[in-house]
Amino acid sequence: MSEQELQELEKVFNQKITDDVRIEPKDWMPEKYRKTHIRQISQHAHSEIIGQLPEGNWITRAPSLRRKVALLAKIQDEAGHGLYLYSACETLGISREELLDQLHTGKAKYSSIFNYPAVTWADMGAIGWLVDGAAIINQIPLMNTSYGPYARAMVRVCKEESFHQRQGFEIMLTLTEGSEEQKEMAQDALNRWWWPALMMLGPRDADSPNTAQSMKWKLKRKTNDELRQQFIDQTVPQAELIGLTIPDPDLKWNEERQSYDSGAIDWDEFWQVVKGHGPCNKVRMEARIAAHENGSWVREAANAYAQKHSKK
Ligand code: BYC
Repeated sequence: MSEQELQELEKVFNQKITDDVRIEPKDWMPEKYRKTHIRQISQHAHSEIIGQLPEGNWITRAPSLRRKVALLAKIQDEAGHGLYLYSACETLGISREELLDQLHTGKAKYSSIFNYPAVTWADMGAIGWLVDGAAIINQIPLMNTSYGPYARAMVRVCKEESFHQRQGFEIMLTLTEGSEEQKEMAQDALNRWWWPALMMLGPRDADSPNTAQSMKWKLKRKTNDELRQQFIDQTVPQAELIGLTIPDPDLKWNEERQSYDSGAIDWDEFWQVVKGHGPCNKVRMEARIAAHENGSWVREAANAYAQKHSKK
């Protein structure tokens, strides 16, 4: 392709971004745009799949049949989200095998939040309320992201996440209305998940190498710090409503900004977890790889079936 043709294609691409016209799989796109999307969409897909593990731990110990059914449905939704996202990612010219290989060899990241343990039933409430709550705040702007398949996948994901957030909040509400021990359990879960939930939204804008370019491409519509502030402002009144205390002594309403000021996040902890040294990184990867290996017979059977039918 000549230099002039390339410039023409780039001009058309940039105009689409300016006019909010979605980029579709067969459209020309800069290589860096494609790679950045593969990175973010695959990290998102991997997070949904690994995110099933802390909750899977509680299926057999859910305190009632109703809770068990809701938890199972939530975990199934997460598997579904992973599948839409892998499919969206494949439209960028990478295979499912390669994506999974990147996860299993540690080349691709998944969300830091899933490297923390779920030690009590209240953690199922805190994960739904805080983790899905933060995920919705991050994902609603992604329904408007510039890459068509990613934006469309987000519509259903956001609807389902909002159901997850409510069921998590309802678990917390029930615990806070229960015995003193149950209330303590809810507060303890909030204490342990609050800071990791804030970290989940990514590093400070000043330390985020990808944000500036992703905002220009309209992959990201809001920066990490903007989303974090929105999450804090939305969640603090919810905690107050159910009589729980946010574990941040510096949290204070700022009348002028009409927003909360909050304490410092331990970014060293965040980077340690991202680099693989969180409390559960090792067990999460071991469980994921074992699930993949144990499922090889399903893939073989599906391929054999597809081959048999393609010959008919
Ligand atoms: N954890 O330049 P930055 C769910 C990495 S699952 C680990 O700000 P970006 C759910 C980042 O990849 C929802 N790594 O990056 C499921 C980059 O590294 P590389 C998960 C992180 O991409 C089950 C470096 O740090 N949601 O809801 O512009 C049960 C610098 O960061 C993290 C998504 O994946 C992290 N938290 O912004 C319950 C949403 N943060 O690749 C619930 C889609 C950053 O350059 N993703 N890093 O080596 C995004 O919106 C963006 O990718 C992020 C980061 C805001 C997360």
